[in-house]
Amino acid sequence: MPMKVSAKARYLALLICVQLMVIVLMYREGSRRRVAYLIGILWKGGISPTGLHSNASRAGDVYLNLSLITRPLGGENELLPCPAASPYLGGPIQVSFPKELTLEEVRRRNPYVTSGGKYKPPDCESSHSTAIIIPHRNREVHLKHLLYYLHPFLQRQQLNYGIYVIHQAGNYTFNRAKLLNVGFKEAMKEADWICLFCHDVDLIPEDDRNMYTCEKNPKHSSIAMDKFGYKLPYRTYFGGVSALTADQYMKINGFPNNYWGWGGEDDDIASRIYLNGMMIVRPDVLLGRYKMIKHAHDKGNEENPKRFNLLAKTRRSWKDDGMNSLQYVLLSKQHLPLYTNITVDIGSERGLRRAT
Ligand code: UD2
Ligand code: MN
Repeated sequence: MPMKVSAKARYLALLICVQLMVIVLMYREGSRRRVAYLIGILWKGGISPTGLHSNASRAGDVYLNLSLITRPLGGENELLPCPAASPYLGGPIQVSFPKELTLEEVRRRNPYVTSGGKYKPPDCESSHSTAIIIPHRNREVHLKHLLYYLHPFLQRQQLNYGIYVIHQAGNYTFNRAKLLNVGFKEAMKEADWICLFCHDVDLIPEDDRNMYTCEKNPKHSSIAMDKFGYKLPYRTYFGGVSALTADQYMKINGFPNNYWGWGGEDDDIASRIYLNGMMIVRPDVLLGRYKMIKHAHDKGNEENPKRFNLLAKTRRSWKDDGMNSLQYVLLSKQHLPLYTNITVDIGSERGLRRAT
């Protein structure tokens, strides 16, 4: 019996040695990420594929630097331009979703945010202005958490900004892209926003160096989400959080209005970008990190079975379907303390008068 055990032990030791040698070889061959991932699995979450655990442990409170931002004594008249890089950035952000959080608390912690969820740095003149457009229905809890993180995140970046929530009225099938078109149009009526960020309500940025400013090409920001193991799921992926200048938005005729239900609209937008001679740019994968608040598929946003047929036609349809064909009925516009709420009847597939 003792002989048998030691033979087993020797066999096991040999097996471990071989595995270690393979790991060392792979490491030397340059497959470091894969090896780190392997070790991570062996150690049950010890090391992440991106090696970012060190960052995560440095993650700080998103409100940490806000108390440093104050209005200078001389008033607003003599503000100097903001520096190229904001001194308030802190890098990785700690994200959690406490049930007891209230909008009142968010409001209290953001004293410089003005009516409609607008903000300008009190201590310098920002050359950036960004409108955040959030398509929404029945996700009030997600919205509360997003506002809690987004306001201080944007203030740390020293941006002029405004937050717009585009609320689809009625129970008819959800239409994310059409709501974003409404958001673009209504936001541009209020100010000449330089940059428009189309933002899912359930995505929380995890690093404030992921700048909410626009580039020479449309930008996809949510490239590393926890939901996809902090990796880009596919090359032309454009869902979640993306940014376009007003010119870029109009060049592609905005977004499609005819994707009702879940899926496909983000790929249509990506096609529009390439069809118009532009490309998708992205932040560094270490910075474009997001947590998605866990959720099930919403009632009224079922998978769109027509999406593949629609996608096959984008090349022909983009010119006629978009900002130039957008129709909706604005039901209300409220300048709430933390955001501008736009409630809109976007109708149904059959037209404007059927949204019930
Ligand atoms: C993915 C994309 C999203 C979009 C969608 C397909 C990511 C992170 N996001 O999201 O950008 O392309 O697929 O349409 O990959 N919403 C409501 N109420 C509803 C339904 C949707 O407010 O009843 C809004 C909300 O802002 C939400 C967004 O629409 O975040 C996208 O819907 P989702 O979160 O259900 O879909 P998801 O996570 O698969
Ligand atoms: Mn989601």
